[in-house]
Amino acid sequence: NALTPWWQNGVIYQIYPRSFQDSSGNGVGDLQGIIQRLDYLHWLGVSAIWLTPVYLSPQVDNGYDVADYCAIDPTFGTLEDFEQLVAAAHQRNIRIVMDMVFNHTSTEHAWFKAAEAPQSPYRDFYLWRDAVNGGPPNNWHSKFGGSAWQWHPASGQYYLHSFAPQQADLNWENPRVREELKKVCHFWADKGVDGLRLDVINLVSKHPDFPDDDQGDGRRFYTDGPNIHPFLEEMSREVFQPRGLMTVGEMSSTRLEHCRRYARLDGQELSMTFNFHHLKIDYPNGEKWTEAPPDLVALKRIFSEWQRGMHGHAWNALFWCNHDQPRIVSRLGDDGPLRTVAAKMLALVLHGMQGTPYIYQGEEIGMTNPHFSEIQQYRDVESLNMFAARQAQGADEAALLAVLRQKSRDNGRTPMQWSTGRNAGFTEGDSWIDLADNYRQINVEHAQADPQSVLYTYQRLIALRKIHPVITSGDYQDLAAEHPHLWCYLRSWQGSKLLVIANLSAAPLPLTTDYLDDKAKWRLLYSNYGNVYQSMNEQALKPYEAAWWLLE
Ligand code: TEU
Repeated sequence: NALTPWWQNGVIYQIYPRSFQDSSGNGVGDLQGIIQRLDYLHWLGVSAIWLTPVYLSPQVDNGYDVADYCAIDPTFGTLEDFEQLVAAAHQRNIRIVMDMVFNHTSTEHAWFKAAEAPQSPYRDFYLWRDAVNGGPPNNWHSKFGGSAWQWHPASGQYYLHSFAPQQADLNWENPRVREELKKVCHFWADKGVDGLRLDVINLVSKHPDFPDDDQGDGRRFYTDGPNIHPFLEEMSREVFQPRGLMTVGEMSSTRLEHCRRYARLDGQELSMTFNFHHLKIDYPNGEKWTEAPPDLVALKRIFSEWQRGMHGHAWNALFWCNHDQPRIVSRLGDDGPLRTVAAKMLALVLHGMQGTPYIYQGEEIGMTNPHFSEIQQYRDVESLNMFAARQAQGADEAALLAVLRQKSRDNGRTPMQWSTGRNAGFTEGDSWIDLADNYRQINVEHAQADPQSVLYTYQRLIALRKIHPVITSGDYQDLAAEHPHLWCYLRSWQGSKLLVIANLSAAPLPLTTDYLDDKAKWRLLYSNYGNVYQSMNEQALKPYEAAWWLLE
């Protein structure tokens, strides 16, 4: 109804512009290319598109090192191209969500260039500290490896960088910083932007003493920090609410009780939050760079905790993939002959939950990891840093390439696969990064021509979310929490029920319990084995079989 915000039963499509569609032939995607693909996105039925950064940037971290928040990098086009994109999207009732990278700027940003002079009024836009015992002020690690402090010889101090040295952390305790960032939000709202994705926004409040961390890498002293909620309440009160902006916060290493506040339903902070606990079930002891099979019982437990913990209090963003994550069908499903049913199963289990689902470009056609075979194919600063650091320590190169094949962020950054044409129709030029080796089989052209493709499953689930309120409003109950391969949960709301059942394995799964009490009452809403699906009488689920059953 009119009072329901668009994002409570809409689906948001994430575009990584660099890899979406090139219109200029320079091998990099651009804004005009996105305009060319708006009819496809309208056909798919998404309510909004989230663009990762297209601002002026030296591209050390593919645009998450911003040199001017109010300028479009020439690689992607011009502000006029952007204004054309907003108009063309709005004509198709597609909203635009922009990525705000407010924890840090590029060291090429004018603020940082000014701040390099100790007496500058911009000095305390950043976090400078004297050396301690001739070294960094504390033992915090950068998330991209190495110390989180960079020595600045010209001014004789260190500055903090939670990510690459070219990404200097902003000092949010300085009200002038917050005022400048509010101006950036107003600039884009004036351009017609409908929402903001806030990059690692829960890292902006640091512990004032910057203490050493004798238990970890320092993240506990700047994650969900002391002033984070007042900061976000201030931004919400002064910008997000007055401008009617949807906001989704990327919450790195956060906790449920904080997200219940960040994304609380009264809209006094943000609209919703991303958290990543479900995507660390193949990080043994939290270690990303170790190959490991996913712990599927942990996966279900985490979703259950968050679905139940946020229900009635706050709003989840739901996602499997993004530009920092491997492709989910490779990670939790099957790259081979069962790829299609596995990809559909993963869509069914995620889209049946409460929250706003995000589709990452290519996820809707079941794109896989690219299986790169050599380090020269990689582009991601985090991956290249890891490789160089461990190779220098004598690690076996083949083993490093194997873990990159499974975990690198580049797995999600290969070009969108549009057709069987050259470079999958992504570019007429030479692509900035190799394509996945299977683009002739996996592409939008084939998917649209195949009624059984993953694409039509996504299109249908997007539509069903708008039809059945139990999906948007229902509670969540896991009916098989300890089962290693069965995911079966129940959504209930005002007498309506949605049962989501899925075989998470590549083997048939005997059903020892009949989860549908009285079959006559339930209606099969969707099955990834086509609607030839008889009923739950079957004694076993087929490999990766999943279905939505409705009782209204
Ligand atoms: O991501 C932050 C983040 O949590 C991940 O990058 C994670 O730290 C990384 O994958 C190490 O496991 C956001 C953006 O999504 C990412 O692309 C940027 O690199 C990062 O912030 C810095 O802006």
